[in-house]
Amino acid sequence: MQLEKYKIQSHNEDVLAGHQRKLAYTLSEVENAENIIQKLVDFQIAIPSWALGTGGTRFGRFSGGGEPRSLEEKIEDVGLLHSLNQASGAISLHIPWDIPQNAQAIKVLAAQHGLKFDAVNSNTFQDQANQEYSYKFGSLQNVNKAIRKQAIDHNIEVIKQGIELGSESLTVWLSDGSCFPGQLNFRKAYQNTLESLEEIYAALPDNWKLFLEYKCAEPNFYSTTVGDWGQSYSYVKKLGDKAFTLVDLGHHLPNANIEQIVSLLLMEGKLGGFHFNDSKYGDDDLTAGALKPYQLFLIFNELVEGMDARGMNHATDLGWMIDASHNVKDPLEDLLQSVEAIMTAYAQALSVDKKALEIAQEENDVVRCQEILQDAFRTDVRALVAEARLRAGGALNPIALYRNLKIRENLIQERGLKAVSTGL
Ligand code: PSV
Ligand code: MN
Ligand code: MN
Repeated sequence: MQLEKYKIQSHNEDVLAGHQRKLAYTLSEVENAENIIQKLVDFQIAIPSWALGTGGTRFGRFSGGGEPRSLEEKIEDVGLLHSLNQASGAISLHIPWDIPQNAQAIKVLAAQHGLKFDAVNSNTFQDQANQEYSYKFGSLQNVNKAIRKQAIDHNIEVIKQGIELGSESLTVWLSDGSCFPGQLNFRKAYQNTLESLEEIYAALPDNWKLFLEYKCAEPNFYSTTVGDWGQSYSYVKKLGDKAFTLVDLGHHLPNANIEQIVSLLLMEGKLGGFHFNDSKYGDDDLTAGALKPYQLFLIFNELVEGMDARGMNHATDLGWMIDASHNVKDPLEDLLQSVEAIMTAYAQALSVDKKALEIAQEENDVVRCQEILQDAFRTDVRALVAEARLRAGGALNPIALYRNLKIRENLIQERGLKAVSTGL
């Protein structure tokens, strides 16, 4: 299903007057509004192929209707999102949940929807049907060399598939770790993991990046071999210039200061990218900005500050991806909300009066520092985000249009009520 341009235009005409009223006010309030709008137009956030179907928990899965049944249909869904918001111009694949049988045809289809392939993800946290060895006791860390080799080979295969699709990065997330004290020799597990990662790194093309994601717990609940930013940093530092740490917002111990982690990794030149989501308890994978929009803003504040200090291009120099899973919402609506929240936080961070903040920091004027940040956070920049969408050819109100056009109902008609997509 493809969304015709005239439908977006007619929706925009219907709601234009209201938008222009809000925009005029915001333009009068925000000093560098034009610059912010342009940066928003340039900014794209990759959609994970595994978030397009209704997610489940280990207690059950309540599938929604019209879910994509194939990689082609996943690409179509991301294409729909992108035509609505013009900010979701890339898809991140998870292999073998996604199996690109005919890479050339898949590439052509994606291009027809204006999509690129973002990081490809390997999967050594589940056993696949025709797999020789089990990952029950870990993959790259495993005490058994043959199991490590199987996991290394899988990652190299994922790189090969990614090359065919035009992807330029590999994200490695390991569930490796242990559930009980004494189960694992930490030093040996680290060493095995490092050696395995070195072999994978050696297979990376020159223009590729390797992102090493960390996670404090789950599915192992005593130790995780890449458990926090420090451990990821220690590996990527040893691997080389093409290896970076990936921050998934849901992978920290409670109350971790993620914005400070981001700032430090950026400063060290080792921040690679993001998996955006929100959480209250753990790796909840809820809609970005649904619970802690201030945290999301503070993270973007550090990103903008740190990237500008290093002369980095906001749109291209880090990998921006969503990693979420929706148990109760329509996944497409939820992804539209996530993208909107990320864009809003980015716009707010761009509107911070940086010079004033720097002066206040130099003068230890703590009250002023808070005023400056919260002033930006509490200024309503949604009209700027909508204006960026309008200028890029998207819809002023993507969710309203999605509902008015009955897109989900159409997908159900096309794919059926009981379609089941792959992924967790
Ligand atoms: C693990 O919790 C994770 O965040 C990794 O990024 C995986 O690839 C993804 O979730 C799987 O859903
Ligand atoms: Mn993740
Ligand atoms: Mn996760």
